[in-house]
Amino acid sequence: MLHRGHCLPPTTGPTTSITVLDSEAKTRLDFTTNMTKQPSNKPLVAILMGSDSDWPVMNAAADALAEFGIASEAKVISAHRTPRDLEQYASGARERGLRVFICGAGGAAHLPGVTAAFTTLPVIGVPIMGKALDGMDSLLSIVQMPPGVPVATVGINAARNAGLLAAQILGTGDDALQKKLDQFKLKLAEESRAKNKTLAA
Ligand code: RP5
Repeated sequence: MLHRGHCLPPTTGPTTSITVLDSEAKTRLDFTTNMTKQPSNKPLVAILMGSDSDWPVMNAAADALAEFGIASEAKVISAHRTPRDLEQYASGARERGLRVFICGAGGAAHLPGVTAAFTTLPVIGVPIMGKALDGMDSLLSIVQMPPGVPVATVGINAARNAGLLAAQILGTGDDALQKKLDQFKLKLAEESRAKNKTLAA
């Protein structure tokens, strides 16, 4: 069952498409969420998650990408519930113009690793904190990949960092994007220095 309520940030603006792929139930739902800034082109980043219950966390990856004008597409595809959909999606991603995967999953979190098995595009894994074990199960499932099949794992629930890392990967081949990333770093440093003023007050 879908829980669309928690997948739908309000307001207006550009969109990230969320699709639930379920070949057995022949269910396909597309709906849109609003990002803070306008990504203009075809999606370069695939944001996959094992369930729509992951979206409140994974949403931050889409937001981070949108801040840099990078279009993404977000989909629910499960390594366990819809493995054939995952093979199809991941193996054709490069041809469709995608360049980086961000995959979030909780519990026995095999989505990033199985995605990496089907593509040579870089895969960033986001361990989602589930209802048990404080997310350590997700973290260890994602980070301990076998030699030859890397997944770049960010912190538990650290979807924003996953979005930023994807932007940095794309920035290696895009001067305009690299400039935005440089500006972002400068702003981050300014914000950090400004914290001293708060301490002094
Ligand atoms: C994982 O199981 C998903 O990534 C999610 O984090 C977790 C729970 O899924 P639901 O029961 O909410 O569908 O596969």
